[in-house]
Amino acid sequence: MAKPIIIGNWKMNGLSEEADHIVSVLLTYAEQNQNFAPTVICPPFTQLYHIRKHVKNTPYALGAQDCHIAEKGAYTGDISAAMLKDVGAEYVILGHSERRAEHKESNELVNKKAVAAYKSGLLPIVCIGETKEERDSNQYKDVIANQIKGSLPEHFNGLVAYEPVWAIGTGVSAKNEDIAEVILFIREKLVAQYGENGKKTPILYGGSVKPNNVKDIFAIPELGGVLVGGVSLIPEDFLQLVTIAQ
Ligand code: G2H
Repeated sequence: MAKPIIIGNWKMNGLSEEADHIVSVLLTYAEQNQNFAPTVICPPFTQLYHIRKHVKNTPYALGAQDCHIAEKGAYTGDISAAMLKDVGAEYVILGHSERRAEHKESNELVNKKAVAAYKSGLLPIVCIGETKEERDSNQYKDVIANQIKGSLPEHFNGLVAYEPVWAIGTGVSAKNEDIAEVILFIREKLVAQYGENGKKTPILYGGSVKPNNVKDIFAIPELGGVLVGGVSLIPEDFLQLVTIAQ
């Protein structure tokens, strides 16, 4: 069985000193350990170029946290997928619930970003997940089905991350049976949408993943890995996840 992938989402954290510290702990681990689980770090845009120089030729891959739909042009303040590729990113997180909520990103926009990412040679990590209200009112499957249908492009070669909004950054992960139910539901939808290819799409879980709950999360059928926020900023804890995934 393939080892689960561990993706660290630093969100809007990581001034130079903190970034250098995290990367130096990760590099020391890589020198002492071989054949570990695929690991991706997604720092803010400002650190990508600098970190790329350090993680080149190491087991760590680099990802970004968003991209624009256009390749270049008059889009002040935006960053294109081609620019991310240019500074060494291989992945890009798209449609994170924080962007859907704060930047009003729609499924349609996330879909266009996924197309742009793929055209530039990046693997999109498309995030989906329901809010607490949607779960409490038992609408979560409809929401997730809509997000899959709307956010994933006609031809999709990337990863899907299930992040229930109510479990993000709260310290309280979703219950394993709830995660398992949704992961299987996502798999069914992917197979319905993409046929054989839908069987291969890695499905990740995100939301308060920690060293003390990750082992049980990895045991969930069809789970391809985890998307980790808070813990990715504590390199010793993050590396525990990597160790457990080995
Ligand atoms: C969910 C997750 C990372 P955290 O946003 O994408 O963050 O692990 O802090 O809940």
